[in-house]
Amino acid sequence: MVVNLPFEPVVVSNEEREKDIDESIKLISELEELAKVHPKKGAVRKFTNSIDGTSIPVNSWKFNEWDYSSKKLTLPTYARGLFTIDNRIVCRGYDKFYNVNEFNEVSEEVLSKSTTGPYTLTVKSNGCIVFISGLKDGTLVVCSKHSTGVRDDVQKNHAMAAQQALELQLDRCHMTKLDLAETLYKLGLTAVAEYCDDNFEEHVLEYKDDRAGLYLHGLNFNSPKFRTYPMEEVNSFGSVFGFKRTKFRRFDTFREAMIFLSKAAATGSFEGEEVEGFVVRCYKTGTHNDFFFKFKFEEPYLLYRELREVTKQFIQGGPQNVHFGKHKLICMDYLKYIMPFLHDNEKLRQSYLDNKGIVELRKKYFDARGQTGLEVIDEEVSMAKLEDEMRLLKFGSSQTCKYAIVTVATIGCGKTTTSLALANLYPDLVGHIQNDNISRPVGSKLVSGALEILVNKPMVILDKNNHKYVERQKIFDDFAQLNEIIPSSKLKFICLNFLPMPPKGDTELWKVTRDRIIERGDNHQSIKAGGSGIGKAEKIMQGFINRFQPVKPRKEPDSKFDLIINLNAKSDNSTFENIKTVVESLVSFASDLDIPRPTEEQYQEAFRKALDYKPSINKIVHSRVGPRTPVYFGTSILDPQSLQERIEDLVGGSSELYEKLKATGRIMSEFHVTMIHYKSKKKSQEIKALWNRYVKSEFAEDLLKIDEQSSKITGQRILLPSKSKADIKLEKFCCNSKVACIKVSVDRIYRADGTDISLGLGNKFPHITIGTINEEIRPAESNNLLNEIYEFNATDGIQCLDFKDSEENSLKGLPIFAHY
Ligand code: IDP
Repeated sequence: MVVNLPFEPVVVSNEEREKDIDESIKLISELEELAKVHPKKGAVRKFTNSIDGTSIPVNSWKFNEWDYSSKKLTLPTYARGLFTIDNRIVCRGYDKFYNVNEFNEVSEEVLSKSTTGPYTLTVKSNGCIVFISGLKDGTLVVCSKHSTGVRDDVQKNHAMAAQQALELQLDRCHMTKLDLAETLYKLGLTAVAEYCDDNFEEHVLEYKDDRAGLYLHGLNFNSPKFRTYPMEEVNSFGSVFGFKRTKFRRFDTFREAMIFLSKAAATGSFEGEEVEGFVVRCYKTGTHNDFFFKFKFEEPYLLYRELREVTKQFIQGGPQNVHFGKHKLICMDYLKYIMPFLHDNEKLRQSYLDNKGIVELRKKYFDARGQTGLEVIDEEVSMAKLEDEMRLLKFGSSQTCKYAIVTVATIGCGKTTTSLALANLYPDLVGHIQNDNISRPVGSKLVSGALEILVNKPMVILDKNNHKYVERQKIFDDFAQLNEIIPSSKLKFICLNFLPMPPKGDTELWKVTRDRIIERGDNHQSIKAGGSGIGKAEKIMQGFINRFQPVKPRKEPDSKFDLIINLNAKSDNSTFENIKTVVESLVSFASDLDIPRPTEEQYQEAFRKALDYKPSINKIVHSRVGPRTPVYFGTSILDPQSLQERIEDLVGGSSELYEKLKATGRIMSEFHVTMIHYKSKKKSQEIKALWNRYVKSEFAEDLLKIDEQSSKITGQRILLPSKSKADIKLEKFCCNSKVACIKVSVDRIYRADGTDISLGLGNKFPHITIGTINEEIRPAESNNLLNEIYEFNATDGIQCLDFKDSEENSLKGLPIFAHY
């Protein structure tokens, strides 16, 4: 039964109706043609599913997000959300619209001329969009942006969740699905609503209890051309079927509308409620064509997103894992407040990571401060003192720099004594790795060992003569090669230059160092001036002096040092003074570490202890019991070239970021999928158990074998000796302005004999990182991007392209490795 409506519906003339039918037929056949071509520019993706409770197939048509704004293309339709059955449009979304100033065509200046009023400003609700319409037989159709009906390939079914909410709502106002379906069918309309319910999915604003539900914001004609009802009618239609109202304001001129919007942006609210922004409905100048644009408020939503991210980082990796952004001080203040709530509450932590309770925790904080988000932003500068407090708690300490301190000297200059004294003075800050303690062949072990130390301490001294350019060069090269963790801008190199003047022929220096070596006797790992006599030691010492190449700050490799500290090794107790010189330089250079100045007594104590040091000969750098655990397990994409071809076939020049990565050589040189990372243990008990299964059972023997082969390898991947394999499928190319990655599915993990290994993945969105825009952005950013896409349906500034489900995109038999 068609329900009586409290307004006079627009009467569509027969002529118009026929025109719509003709145009629909034309549009759908164009879409069918486009769907056949390779998914490149301007291509459309057709997705077919059945309407819930029926076997009626419905097609959804989806263009690449960025094609809507391409100047080079004209798409057959700009409808975002379009569903058809045979030759008929059953659901039609709005024509794609943009944020003010997103690009030139929607700049304020252009819009002021290209649009005419009245301007209807509707509150932008913050949930997921839903299209509702009816079929001739009275079937109700409920679609999300691009999907309808039951599906087994999605984690969350927005259409089905919205349908349930709609059914409850209709019940409450004594209407039936049939009433709504028949009314919409008769009028040839799609009802466009926003489904907002924190119990289903949290977005930025809070929607719970009374506020949760379907907010009706549009009634669109099911015609190829975009035509939509005025807001008054939308709201009266909504009230008949129990929808929530969409608040609106109307202005005659563009200027008035913009003044209102700017004022609203200053409070981030409308009629006392926080809103994300407004959708402005108006007309194209010189026509009666409906035209939309939006005005989204920046703040406090940027802050809210940052609060969400730092909370997740904190839960997953503790204070050190937190990376602050624009609102560093507020985030610190907020974390300080919420830490006690998270502490000891595994359930809260877990549900937060599942995107539940985000708004509530944030509200708790703002309520405690008695301020709104915008008010707190206004006061942010006054929180400056928090920085010191949080630094003591090691907050965001991974953001401070790491310092590799490289000695340049000959034998007896006091390198080890100076290093030991510094490590004595600052046990938490300074680590020390001695070349003489590393078993041969030394290779890159000095640097890999130093990197291991830098995981826990901000400074490490690489104690070696480094008397030639090639040796210094090798240190820089090894760091470049092996460092995967520290952003290069955060890794600083400091040179302890014990010999600012060439040592050859310097009798004073010779006397001091020779005397020290005689005095040291056999107390050295390799140079024994005791038993084997001074003669041999002298020869070795002379060799170093003869080969010595002084530090040249303006020339490579020495020009790579960020700081060169000149020392003096030419007097009996020079080392004591050198230690003080080094400390003074470090205090001012490494100001991010807040290095305290020792007292005279502390200096003396540290020096005395260093002089007393006796090496334990052939000690290895790190001795441990049992096999070491890897940093993560992954599977290697064996043919990076062919993966790049797959990407290029799909993307075909349409991705600005991908082109940039190519031009700047920032495509990863190898590709892999991380299966589980040790850090994800913190996410939940299940993942912790899974990690233990990777480490302790299935692959335990492999790890033992790897360890026996190479007990000191770090920063490297080693294939599991049992030759286990994985099959993966490329699903979606995703990128924003920072990172490009491919979402994959890992379909099978199996042994060399083909039997299945039943291990899950520790990563919610398994992926291959393709590249990041610069070194500051770590590959782990892919996780954040995929989380935004899959958990929050984010689309702004994001490009997503689906790989075809084909043999070519299934990669089989990929080897599994452990990364140390
Ligand atoms: P190197 O690492 O540059 O070869 P070290 O092992 O530090 O030099 O020093 C060589 C020997 O000289 C050690 O036995 C050390 O105790 C001693 N020594 C280093 N600096 C001083 C100093 O300033 N006064 C007295 N003895 C020193």
